Amino acid sequence: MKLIFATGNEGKMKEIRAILKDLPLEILSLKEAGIAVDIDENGETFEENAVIKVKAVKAVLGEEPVILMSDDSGLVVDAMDGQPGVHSSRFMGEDTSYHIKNAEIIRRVNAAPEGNRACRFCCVIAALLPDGEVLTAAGTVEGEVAFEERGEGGFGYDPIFYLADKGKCMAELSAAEKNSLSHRARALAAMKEKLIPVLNRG
Ligand code: ITT
Repeated sequence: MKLIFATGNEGKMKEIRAILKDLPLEILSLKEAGIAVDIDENGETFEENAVIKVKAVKAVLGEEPVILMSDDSGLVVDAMDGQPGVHSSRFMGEDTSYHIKNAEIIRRVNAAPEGNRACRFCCVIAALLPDGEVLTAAGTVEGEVAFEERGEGGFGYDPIFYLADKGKCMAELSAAEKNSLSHRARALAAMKEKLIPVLNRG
């Protein structure tokens, strides 16, 4: 069975492949499947947007019997009233570098009263099965906004996501370490639990 993962984000795709590698599925990115689709992510929650993404791909793909999967995720910062949240990739503009976005988040959190640096990464994975059933699964990881960027790994906001119990930012972890604790890994683990019975029933 083929699984097409509806993302244009290469950083996500790399993590997803590593985490799902033990499933008996041929995993293709949108690009590898030759699908080009412009998706209007106008939902108000991660779950709504994850479902919008799989349904948008289904609309162009038609009846081909594949599993479509998507990830909607983001950084939720308490001192910014939950922003950038579902707007994480659009925050300050899609084409603005993460170096600039990260500096702005640090600046805003530094200015917050009571030194509240709490944040979390959230992820919802949606799967659209060949029979039309939609499954969703969520995962989060708690952290703090760091005082400066650290590390070269991961992508996006990883250099400013500080994990107190590791004493490191997410971008300082190896790929395997990030994939053992990330919001995406947790959501995909929960999704795997839901998918395995589906794959076993053929
Ligand atoms: P697709 O919609 O094509 O999957 P996207 O990057 O636009 O790609 P989202 O709308 O889900 O995806 O936005 C996710 C953003 O949240 C992502 O671009 C990063 O800014 C941030 N993000 C999510 N997971 C992250 C992670 O593991 N590490 C760092 N930043 C992350």
